[in-house]
Amino acid sequence: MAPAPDHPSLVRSGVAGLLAAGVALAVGELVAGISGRLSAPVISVGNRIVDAVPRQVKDLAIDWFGTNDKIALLTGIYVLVGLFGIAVGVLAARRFAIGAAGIAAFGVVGVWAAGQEVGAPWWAGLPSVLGAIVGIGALAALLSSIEHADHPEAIDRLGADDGAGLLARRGFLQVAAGAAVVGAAAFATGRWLQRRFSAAASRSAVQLPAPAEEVPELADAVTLDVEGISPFITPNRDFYRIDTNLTVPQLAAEDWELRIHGMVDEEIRLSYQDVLDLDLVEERITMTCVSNEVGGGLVGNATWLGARLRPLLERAGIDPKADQVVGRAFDGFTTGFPVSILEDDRPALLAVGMNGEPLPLVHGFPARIVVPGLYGYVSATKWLTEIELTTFDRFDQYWVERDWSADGTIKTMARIDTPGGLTHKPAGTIPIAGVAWAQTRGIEKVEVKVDDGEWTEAKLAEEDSSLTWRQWVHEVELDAGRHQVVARATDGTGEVQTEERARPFPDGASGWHSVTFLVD
Ligand SMILES: Nc1nc2c(c(=O)[nH]1)N[C@H]1C(S)=C(S)[C@@H](COP(=O)(O)O)O[C@H]1N2
Ligand SMILES: [Mo]
Repeated sequence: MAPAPDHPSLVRSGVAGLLAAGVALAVGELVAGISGRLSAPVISVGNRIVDAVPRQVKDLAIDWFGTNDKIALLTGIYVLVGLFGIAVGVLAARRFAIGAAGIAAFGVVGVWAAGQEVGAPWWAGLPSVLGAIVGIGALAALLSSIEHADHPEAIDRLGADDGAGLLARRGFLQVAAGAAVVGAAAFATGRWLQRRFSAAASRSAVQLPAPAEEVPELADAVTLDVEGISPFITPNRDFYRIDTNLTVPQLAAEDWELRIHGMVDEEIRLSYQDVLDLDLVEERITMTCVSNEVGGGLVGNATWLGARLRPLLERAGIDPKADQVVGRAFDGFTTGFPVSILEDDRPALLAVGMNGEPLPLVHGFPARIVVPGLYGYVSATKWLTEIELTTFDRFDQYWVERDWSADGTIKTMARIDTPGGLTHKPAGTIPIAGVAWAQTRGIEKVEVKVDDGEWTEAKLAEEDSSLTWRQWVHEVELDAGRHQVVARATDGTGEVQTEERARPFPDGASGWHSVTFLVD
């Protein structure tokens, strides 16, 4: 027999590392599939890359790969992981701890990426953690089989009935083949389960079309340069989430259908592709929850891509006796708003995109309604499956049945973002700043009152449209001590935001937001 080499062959240890990385990914896929809601590590990492790359790179990728840009990205990630696995295998053959640390590091990246997903639960990293643990185990088994094969005399040192001895006798090729088969089976099962239980795979395959009409570009002047002010566009991951579900409803685009029915001339059914094929528009619209307390965070501004609702419903033919548009969702939730809302020119949308992405699962993938000027509970149906034309007499939607108001008109509100309550500020010029909204009426003025001073007009950022919030700032010089600021807005009709305090129930909170802070 030829003399055994001094250390495991490079090729075999590289293959061992490659297989261990594959097993780790496969276990991640399987755990994601079994969870029914978590994303697999590669999908999460891919999402983070998509988040991070600048627009030009995205455009370039689309130029090169067309609608296959997502497949190209995933292939790129697999190739990198494979190369990394080979390096890990080679290093681990010399010192196992280094290889194990490499796989663990790779798990940490997966955990981090999963934690950044919109609506991720605290255990979102589980697929990566279990994948890394099993990957390290697989690496150990593969490397030990090489060692035994390279040093056949070592087998004799192991008892013949010993499990490790039996494993070693099988040799590297058998162990490697075993790892490949088990890995491939875990991967395939994981993917199959994910398609069954989760819409994440369906969502990541979506390629949104460009809007038929270009939305006017966002002016720089809508943003004020003040630290601590809410960004004009709320990133998806920071956008508030409100719904009645503990787990996120999973609706694959392929299985989705929208029925427009009720008091119409002719029922319409649309597939997801049918919706993408409509003339889509992009609109910046600030959404607000009726449960938002004065000064609260249940409000966000996004660029929505969708089809205008009115022409769609007109295609079905609205019965003149119908006065309510009801949205019905996959989770059993319902909304309802007046048909007359469609008659003014506000762009009520059947939305499929949010800030340049398909709707995130938590924000209603595959499709939702967005109506400017109305609180979410009467209009913004996520996971939409039906639009029904009916009357207010005939049907009470989900929250109206629970005694909330059927009129969900958003109230005028100014919010102070900075200074935060009871924070300390150094003496000198202090910017008091925030956002104000009165969707469809617009914001004409924001006034600020400091301590017992006069109401003073704040500087307003440029208005994007009456459908979005508007940033404002007021700079003041303050002495050391405790100070209180109050803000109030005036809407586009000239009406001043009411001082009267109301709780959110039954039709939205009101009153002026005030903040107390300390100057050192
Ligand atoms: N299917 C469904 N859609 C829903 C809800 C819900 O519970 N189920 N909640 C509504 C409420 S009260 C609000 S404020 C908005 C919030 O949308 P967001 O989570 O995307 O911010 O969704 C609305 N759409
Ligand atoms: Mo809400």
